[in-house]
This record gives sequence, C-alpha cells and structure tokens, in this order.
Amino acid sequence: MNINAIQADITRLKVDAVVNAANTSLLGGGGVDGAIHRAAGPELLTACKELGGCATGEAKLTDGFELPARYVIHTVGPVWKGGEQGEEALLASCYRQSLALAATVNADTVAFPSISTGVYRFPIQQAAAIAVSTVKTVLKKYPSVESVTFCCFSADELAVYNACLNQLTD
Ligand code: AR6
Repeated sequence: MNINAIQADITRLKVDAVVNAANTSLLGGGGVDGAIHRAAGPELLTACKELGGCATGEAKLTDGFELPARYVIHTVGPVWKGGEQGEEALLASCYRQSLALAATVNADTVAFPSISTGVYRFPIQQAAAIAVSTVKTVLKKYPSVESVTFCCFSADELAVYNACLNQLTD
C-alpha cells in the first residue's frame, strides 16, 4: 500500500484520478476547484452540469478533459461549523466515497487535495488525521488502487500530512 504526501499543484499530476474539493452545485468555484476547472477546460463544466449536483460527503465522476489525469472525482467536503455538526464523519465519507469511485473505474493512482481545509475552514490537523486514517483503512478494501497521494499546496500543509503519515505506520 503506497500512501504519500507531496507539495504540488494537483492540476499538474499525471495520475489516473484527481479529486476535486467541490461544492454541492458542482458548477465550479475558487481554490482547488477553480484551478481544476481552468486546467481541464470548459468541457469539464459541461460534464458537471449533467451530474445534478452532489451532496456533502458524496462523490461523482467526470473525465479529466485537458488535465493530465484521466478522471476527476468531485467530492463535497463539509463546511466547518465548530465540529458538532457531523463534520468529521462527512469528511471521512468524502475520502471513502472517492476511493470507492476510483476503484469502480480501475483508477490505480489517485491524488487528493486537502478537502475542506481552505474556504470551508476545517482545522488542518484534524482534517489531515481523518484523511490519512480513512484512506489507510479504506485502501485495504480496494487492492486495485495502487497509490494515493495527498497533494498539498503549501509546505505547512505538507508538514502536517507527513506527521500524520509517520504516526500511522503499521
Ligand atoms: N492544488 C492542490 N491544492 C490546492 C490547489 C491546487 N491547485 N489550490 C488550492 N489548493 P479549497 P475547500 C488547496 O478552498 O476548503 C471552492 O470554492 C488549498 O490550499 O480549494 O474544500 C469550492 O467550489 C487548501 O489546502 O477547498 C467550494 O465552494 C485545499 O486545496 C469550496 O471552495 C482546499 O481548499 C470548498 O472549500
């Protein structure tokens, strides 16, 4: 099982599937969502319009169009409201559902951004711990998925993910 973290722009990664931290409309936005739409080109928005939105904690699939990645898995993280509104379970569900979808299309290599930790204000330490432990557990169910990369935008974010990965060695 190969789980790693890097600092990179997720729109440049040559993986089978990149995950997008979208909103329930799936019609684009700022942050990583805006970057993915810009890099994938206008066909991505056309494809997203046909999906009819996505509930928080769920995931939907499109092609990657002009991205190096073959697929985009759009998932909607929870907005942080203090932690008493099921945010942790919803964030774990994003990672679980995204990997389940990756397995159904035989995506061997998958990259995640740090879902919900930007505009949605989920505390990074907590989010990274949930991301790493959920992926680690869920990957056992999907042996076809060979590698998962946490694609961090900043060096600070990368340090947090690496600390979580180091704590969770078997
Ligand atoms: N590659 C990798 N990570 C990135 C990139 C990139 N190109 N750009 C930003 N990040 P955010 P959220 C990081 O706000 O909190 C959008 O408007 C960023 O540093 O993109 O889930 C959607 O439409 C942060 O660590 O997503 C929704 O409305 C992480 O990606 C809302 O934001 C996530 O930050 C979703 O908010």
